Amino acid sequence: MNDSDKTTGGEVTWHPDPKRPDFTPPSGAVDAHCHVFGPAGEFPFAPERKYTPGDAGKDMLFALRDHLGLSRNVIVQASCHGKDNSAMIDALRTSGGLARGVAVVAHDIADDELDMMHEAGVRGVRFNFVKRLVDATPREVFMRTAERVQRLGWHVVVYFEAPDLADLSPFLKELPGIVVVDHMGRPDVSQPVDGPEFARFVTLMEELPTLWTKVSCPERLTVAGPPYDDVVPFQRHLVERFSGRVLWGTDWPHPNMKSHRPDDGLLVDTIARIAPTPALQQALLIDNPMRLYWPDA
Ligand code: 0GY
Repeated sequence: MNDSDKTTGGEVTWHPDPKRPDFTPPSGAVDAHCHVFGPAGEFPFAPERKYTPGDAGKDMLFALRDHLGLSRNVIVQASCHGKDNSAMIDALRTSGGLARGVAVVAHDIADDELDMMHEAGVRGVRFNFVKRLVDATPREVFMRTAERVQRLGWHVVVYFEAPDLADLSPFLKELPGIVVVDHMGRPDVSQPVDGPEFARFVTLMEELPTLWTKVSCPERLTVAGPPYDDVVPFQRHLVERFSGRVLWGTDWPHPNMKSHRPDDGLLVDTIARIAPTPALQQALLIDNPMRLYWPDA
């Protein structure tokens, strides 16, 4: 694949020609964290966005899915599209049932709009606390949204960075339903895997049986760079300890990556190291995401 010439001028942060993975995902594997960007001519980026990515639309995503040997996608609304979920919903509608979505919505969104999203395949809402990506939303506003989507059986996805966990923990404990933490809560991987910062997150996972996490994003968390040897111990620790509450995703098209353009084939290869047995791979790539996103399949 060579997609670098398809951009409309925004930043291309993904590898244009990812390798074919050496690791063969089990049949039916789900990429549970990825995005679509535009194309901007059809789905303009939000005026309030903090970055402008290159176009990375659904056709590119579905081609990547097939190239990597994956079967399904969970498309997470990214901040560059704000609360306009049209690109994501269009991707869901044309996926032939092979994609589900996580939306970003206003607390006063109409019920029939939520119903329309559900029918298209949305199964969760995302609350973003990362200050470089979004302007802050009051917690009571997020709480109201979380309560409103319970009738649809949706879950909440939260994105924050490790230094914010202590402050956010009471809020996370109050949220109704299943709560999925993006990227392991973004630990500082230069600290030990058994050190106090990561222990705070692991302890919360222990205390809160409704808390799930995505063991994703080594490309963002790494200090050492590919093949992400410094992140794998964190991912593996969570997979082995909480095998029924972990998800994995590519994070394609890797918005805001500065250090390198991640090779998604290499990211697939890390699965064998973070989930070293077929049983753990089955839970991580199929059973867990299917339970959350395709419970009737
Ligand atoms: C990610 C990564 C990021 C961006 C967003 O919503 C977003 O724009 O999630 C990031 O820059 O860390 O995929 O979670």
